[in-house]
Amino acid sequence: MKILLVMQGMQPEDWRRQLELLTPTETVGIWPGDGRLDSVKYALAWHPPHGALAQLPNLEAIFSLGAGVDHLIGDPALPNVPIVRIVDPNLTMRMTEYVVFHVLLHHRRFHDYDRQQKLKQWQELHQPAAKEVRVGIMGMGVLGTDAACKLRDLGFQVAGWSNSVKDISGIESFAGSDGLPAFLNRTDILVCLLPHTPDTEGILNKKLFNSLAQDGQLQGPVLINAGRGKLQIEDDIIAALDSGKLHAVSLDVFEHEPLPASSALWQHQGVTITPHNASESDDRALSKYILEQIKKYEAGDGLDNIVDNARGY
Ligand code: NDP
Ligand code: OXD
Repeated sequence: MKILLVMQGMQPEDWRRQLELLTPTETVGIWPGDGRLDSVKYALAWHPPHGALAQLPNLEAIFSLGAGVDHLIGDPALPNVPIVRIVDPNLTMRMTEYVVFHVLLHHRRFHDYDRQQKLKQWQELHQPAAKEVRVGIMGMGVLGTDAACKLRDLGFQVAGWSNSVKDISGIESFAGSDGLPAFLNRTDILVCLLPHTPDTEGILNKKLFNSLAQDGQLQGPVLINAGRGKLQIEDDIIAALDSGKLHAVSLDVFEHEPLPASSALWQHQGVTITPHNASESDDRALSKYILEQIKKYEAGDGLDNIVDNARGY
């Protein structure tokens, strides 16, 4: 047993079935029940309990079962082996669908028309052309770049903000804390696809909302967050919605998941909620990706998409 599934909040049996279908000669273990921990070379992990991976003395690589790795980096006993994260066209496309859908939802005033329909009201509302709307994407990595390009192709004015400057045709690039004020100042719809790291925690806060453009063609700035819940201060989001600093928000991720029934976000006008499924992991596609990586590694050709533990993503 060289592959072990160490996961919480996902169904390990489904993953085991997929993996064993693809490599019939391998037995895939499930933590903590399956013994022989010293034979494990590869851990496939999602929110493993802290310390679990440290019990694998011959571990050679950890595969995150998602694009984000904050669920691993926070483990103080994390073994010093490469962490590989998911980069998969299926996952990327699903995220792009989510982002484009929510940008259009706000741009085409879906919530206003929905309210009107409930009142049987036939009334056209002003909606600006895409070229008059400025979308800003925080996090121009694999996911942010794909969504940005699709939005650019729809005609939106798109800019991205990241650690390093990007050179992407038709997309304005801002970088680092020096570039943040100008980026926010030109943004009507803010899309957040940042990873959760010590630098990004709580970045979606009152100060940031106050810096968004107030002269746009929409009824006010819009926030779409599908990065991580720990990036946002939910009390600040509610206060910004109440004061008009934000007009509407679409949230796929939350400070605490599942979002507690007591959260004011559930019933707040202007809030659209999805249960952290902007880009669901597809166990068939991802199992194939991981097994290909293992094969490549065992052939001496290294691993792709290795996380930089110091940066945290
Ligand atoms: P990448 O690692 O490819 O991209 C991360 C981007 O964030 C990079 O552009 C990076 O800048 C930028 N960045 C990181 N830290 C900072 C910072 N402090 N300041 C400015 N920019 C920063 O990740 P992915 O695009 O693959 O995924 C992004 C995140 O999306 C994941 O970490 C995860 O949290 C979330 N996610 C959510 C899902 C959902 O269903 N809701 C599904 C999948 C992922 P640079 O390019 O310069 O390094
Ligand atoms: C991921 C996620 O990181 O689904 O892939 O959140």
